[in-house]
Amino acid sequence: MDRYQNAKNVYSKIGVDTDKAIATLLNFPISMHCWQGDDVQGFDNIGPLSGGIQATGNYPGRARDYHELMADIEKALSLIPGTHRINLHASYAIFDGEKVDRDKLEPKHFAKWVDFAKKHKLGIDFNPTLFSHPMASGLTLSSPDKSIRQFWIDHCKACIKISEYFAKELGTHCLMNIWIPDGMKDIPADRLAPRKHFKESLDAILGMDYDRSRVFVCLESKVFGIGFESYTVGSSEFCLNYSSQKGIMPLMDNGHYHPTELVSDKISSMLLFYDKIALHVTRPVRWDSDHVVLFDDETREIAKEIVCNDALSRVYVALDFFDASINRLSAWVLGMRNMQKALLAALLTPHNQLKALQQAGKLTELMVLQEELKLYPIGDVWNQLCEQARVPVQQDWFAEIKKYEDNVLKKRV
Ligand code: RNT
Ligand code: ZN
Repeated sequence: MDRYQNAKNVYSKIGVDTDKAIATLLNFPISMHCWQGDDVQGFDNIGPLSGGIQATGNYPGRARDYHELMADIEKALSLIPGTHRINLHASYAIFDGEKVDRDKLEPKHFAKWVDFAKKHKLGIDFNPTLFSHPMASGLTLSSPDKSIRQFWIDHCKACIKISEYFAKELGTHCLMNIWIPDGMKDIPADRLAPRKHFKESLDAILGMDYDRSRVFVCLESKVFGIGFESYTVGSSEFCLNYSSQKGIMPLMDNGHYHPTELVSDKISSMLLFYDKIALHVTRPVRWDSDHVVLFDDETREIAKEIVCNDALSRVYVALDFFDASINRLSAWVLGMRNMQKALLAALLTPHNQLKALQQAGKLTELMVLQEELKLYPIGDVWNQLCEQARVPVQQDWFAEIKKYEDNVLKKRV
């Protein structure tokens, strides 16, 4: 019997429909971050990467312009099953001729991205870029300097307009995530004032008229950054309270919490209080290191929480990592496929049965089944899904990347 048929029978014995799991997963878009392709450098070349984040490594082949970045994204997506979205930062504006500063960005500076998205049937998500810029050498939206705050308020408003343009052109929502690096290396004398400024700045941004049915503004919290170890203005409490009070979406990045705190444990609470939530899935190794997403316990647990709470339509998943020490396309393909494998594992789990065991207090039986399920033939279902989506199975995709590395990436010197 063929391996998929066998796996299908094995799963059907525990009440799981593998065909349905495949179809569900192939319809679930993940937002792939453009910034893995060029180590978060962007095209505006205003300054080196700042904001307390770091891409380490110097693997050859970094995309240096939009032609290269688009070609790399296109290649990576061709090896990932399903149809997805791309996640852009404002620093990836494309200027034909006249260059403008970030507070003056317009939809036209992203027209080429829209053409690219249309060609590949992708949605676009967006992020104002409040780092790697002379005006971001200190605090940004929380700055004591009114003119600096105003510059970044204008930038975020411009980004909302651009997000509206994406949504309109592409016929799908645009999730626009605000993250500020603002914080302090050492112990603040005043924790309140910057947070008050941040709050007022956000109020000013959200005071503009925009189509809330298409543009989903999110706020991403953080616990610390490199050089901002003692204080982060946009802490978890700040961002959650703000989002809840103003009716915007909270965004949780699983690299942005204390090391023993898990985003997987937060999702159910968030779902009780928000209609929609957003995630940046990443892999923090000892700090917010943004390693490539693996098919590991926490990624699987995050996926489980989305699926078992029936929240695939309420949780917006994006990836956020930047590894410059390995082939950058491989990083994308692995991260995306791993997130999908984690979701597939969750879709192949008999959640109702497990929940019933918990309810009935049958905790021994619960542990037995949870552990036995780990060696069920998920790989055979994954291969079937890849075949159905016409992408290479198992590690076969890497041959394509290797060819691309030899023919394209190695020539980028
Ligand atoms: C930084 C945040 C943020 C960035 C991207 C580039 O710690 O995670 O999401 O990684 O916007
Ligand atoms: Zn993030």
